[in-house]
Amino acid sequence: MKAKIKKIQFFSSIIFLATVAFLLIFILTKDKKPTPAKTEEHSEKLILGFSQIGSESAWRTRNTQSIFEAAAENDIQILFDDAQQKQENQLKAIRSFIVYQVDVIAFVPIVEDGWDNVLQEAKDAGIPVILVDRQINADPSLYAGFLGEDGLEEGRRAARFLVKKCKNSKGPVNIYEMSGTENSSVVRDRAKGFREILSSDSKFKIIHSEDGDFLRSRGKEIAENLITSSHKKDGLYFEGQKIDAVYSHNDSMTLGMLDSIEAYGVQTKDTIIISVDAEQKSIDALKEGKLNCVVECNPNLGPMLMELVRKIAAGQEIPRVTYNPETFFTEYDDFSSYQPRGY
Ligand code: GYE
Repeated sequence: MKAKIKKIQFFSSIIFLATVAFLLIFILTKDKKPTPAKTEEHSEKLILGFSQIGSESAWRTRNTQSIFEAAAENDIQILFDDAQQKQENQLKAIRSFIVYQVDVIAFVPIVEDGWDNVLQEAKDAGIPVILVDRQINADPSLYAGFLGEDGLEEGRRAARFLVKKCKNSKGPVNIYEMSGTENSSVVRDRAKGFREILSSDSKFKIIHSEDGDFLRSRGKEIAENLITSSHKKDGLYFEGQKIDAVYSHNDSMTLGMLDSIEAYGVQTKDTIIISVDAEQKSIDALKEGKLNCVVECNPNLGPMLMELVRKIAAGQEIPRVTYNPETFFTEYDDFSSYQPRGY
């Protein structure tokens, strides 16, 4: 009997010790982020996983440059992916950043929807996410904040210029809109801000809105179709209606449209042309009288992004929304005061 009790005591102390040991390991390793794949020598350096949508415009190219320059200045390592204008490539890139266990993920969402799952995976992996340039429709708890332009205000600025330019006109003012990538937040906002201001005066009529996907080639094609279908040279026409004003969501499409106007020798001195981005070529076209107003969208987001990355990697809160300061340029300006645009 005594032997049996001894045996039971022996085994229960073994089990007890094993449980204690197990609990200790569990407590010591709980919440500890799996050792990142990044090698030892990178452990101090912050690693930012950045998914860019592509290189569709001078604006986009400068945006990417600004981020690389600022990362170098801040000694932050970038894992970069160019998604070639495809959302599925961005989803793949973000998942690879999660596997690599980067410190922070930042991405330019090409469209507004379809991000919840991958952002939930990043959250489950404990990796904070910053939206850059464009916004999304998703549960706000899935990302830390947004850094970029105020597209609504850009649209309002374009409209305020048109209202000023047409103050003596009884109307109607027929407007042709060239919009950018469908279902992107920037197009939604630029269109909404523009209409918001014009809605106060019924003389302004948006007779058509055409998706040019922010591409110069599309801007060229759209203008070519208008010109070849109207067979007229004294201006641009849409289905027989003379276009009084063009509202283009980015300079690339605008410059493409100017390519066709010049190629076909169409007279557009009475056509009001308003563009967004303010790359150097469009500012030059404004100075040459080919455009009337250029609303700036500032691509230089690098320095502000690295500041947010540092803050969030240190566990600090970042603002939900950080707008990049912007301005606009018009035919009424003193052009001699202009500084080079750098893109
Ligand atoms: O206006 C355009 C680019 O998202 C603000 O995307 C950006 C826009 C910019 O293709 O040139």
